[in-house]
Amino acid sequence: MKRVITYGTFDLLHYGHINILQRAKELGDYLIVGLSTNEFNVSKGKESYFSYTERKQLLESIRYVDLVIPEYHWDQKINDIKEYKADLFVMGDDWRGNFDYLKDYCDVKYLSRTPEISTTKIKSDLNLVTIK
Ligand code: C2G
Repeated sequence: MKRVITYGTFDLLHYGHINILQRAKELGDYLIVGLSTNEFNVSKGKESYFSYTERKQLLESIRYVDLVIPEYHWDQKINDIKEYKADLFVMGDDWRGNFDYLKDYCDVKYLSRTPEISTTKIKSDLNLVTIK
């Protein structure tokens, strides 16, 4: 069984998130998602609209996702890879190069991001819509 691991905030879940989760799962048999906690989001300079519990529920409802674990800080990945016996680490290519140090522990693959969609874009587009 090939085990894949990826990480993210996955706020305001959208098709860009689904695309990378689907493609990550296609590269193995079991997909683990490290989901950023609300507190970790603050250190990432992000404030998610949905809480950790709500984002976890959404992710767990996705057919490609087999396990959701909390992401508390940047440097837990090596321990996670060991603990969950991950064979492959996957991230969107906006992170290309940032996690190459993990190559000592598992394969590392950066997948192209889905263009034109992002949580930030959703938030700004909605701000332009006045609720009548
Ligand atoms: N993503 C994508 N296409 C988009 C938007 C996001 O492929 N249009 C991917 C990102 O590249 C990332 C994943 O979806 O691999 C989750 O994106 P975010 O929730 O924005 O996660 P991020 O803030 O990048 O956190 O330790 C790693 C961090 O937790 C990553």
